[in-house]
Amino acid sequence: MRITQARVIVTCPGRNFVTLKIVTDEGVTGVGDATLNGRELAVAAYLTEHVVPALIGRDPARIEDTWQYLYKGAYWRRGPVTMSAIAAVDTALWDIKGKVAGLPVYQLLGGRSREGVTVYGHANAPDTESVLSEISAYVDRGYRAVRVQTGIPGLESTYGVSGGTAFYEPADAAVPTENVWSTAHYLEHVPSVFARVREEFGPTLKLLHDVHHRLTPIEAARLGRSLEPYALTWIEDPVPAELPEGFRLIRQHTTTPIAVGEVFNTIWDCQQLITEQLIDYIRTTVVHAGGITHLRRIFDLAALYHVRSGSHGATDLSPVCMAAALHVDLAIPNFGLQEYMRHTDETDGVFPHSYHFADGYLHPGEEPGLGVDIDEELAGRYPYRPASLPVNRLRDGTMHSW
Ligand code: EZ4
Ligand code: CO
Repeated sequence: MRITQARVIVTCPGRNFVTLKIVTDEGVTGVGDATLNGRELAVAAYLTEHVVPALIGRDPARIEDTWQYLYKGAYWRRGPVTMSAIAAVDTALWDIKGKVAGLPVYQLLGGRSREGVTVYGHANAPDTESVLSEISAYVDRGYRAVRVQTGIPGLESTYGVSGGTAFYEPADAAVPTENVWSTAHYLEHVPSVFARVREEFGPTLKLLHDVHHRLTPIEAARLGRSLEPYALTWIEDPVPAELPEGFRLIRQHTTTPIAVGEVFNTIWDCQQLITEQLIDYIRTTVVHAGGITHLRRIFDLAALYHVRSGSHGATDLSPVCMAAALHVDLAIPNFGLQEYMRHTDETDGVFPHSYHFADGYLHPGEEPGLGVDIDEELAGRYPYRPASLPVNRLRDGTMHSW
């Protein structure tokens, strides 16, 4: 079997997605997600100009060799653009391998290690009382884990909250929206939210919170300590993670578990955090960390150090990425949780898929391959629209992490 064609499809069914579709001489096709929120066309060009020409004529069965060829062959290693492009190729080749074998991809990864993939939903609301009803709605639908984000008194806007709508989409303008941040207001408020949530929902519902890279290590240590009475499953991205040593300081002060890694691209970004046991959950995902092949490598390293998976699953990762993530989640021994923000009906229409939600779990389905495809005709009706993520400033105008 040979690769005869690879198409890069950019579409905007409510938000932008980049998809790679690989075609073979025997008619078997595979899909991979290449979406990098706010930088979509950089990956599309990387694929079209630099990757697709080298794929033509290659044997699609050689997944590991193709990964090494693209990684080592670029000379310029790592980075989100390169690794998202490699991920798209790798994911599409796993899809093809599954279809050729007549097996869902999780079977090729060793078979199921659990009955379903436990997911967490996003409860977002402007204030504490209104977030309680959002959480109730998830509990009623069978969710066992919920991420909780609320507005902060004194701040006009904050990460994760958008006027109570179900689908929070931060990439809201062609030129970045400007937010204002105050660590003092945030640290003062957040513990009171979780006190109220625990009072209402009891001790066993899994609760999570995303700090979104906004604190210093000692501030994150204070937050973690102040949340200990409410036994969170994790605080996510407490500090920007370019400096892994920073997590030692957090660890010295709190038993609140830590999740990190949605912006990581390779195993080398995670290596010190995992091997020094500075984190509890690694949030790398298929599309931004080099595909199924590389993600499996990261999770196998993590398993040695009691670190579990907690893959990123926001709506800017396409249903192709979600399908691929679920096959990995079902197969690995050290699965933790999978983030699940539901896509819009428009998006689901463009990406027909066999994965489905039932009783707090997602199931990848039993179709050969990934069980997801792209409807190219429908995709063509939604042209790309430039959309950037916001920026964040302190009150005095200083740039801060968003
Ligand atoms: O801000 O995916 O945990 N989820 C997140 C997301 C990220 C977006 C960025 O593109 O932090 O909402
Ligand atoms: Co996050």
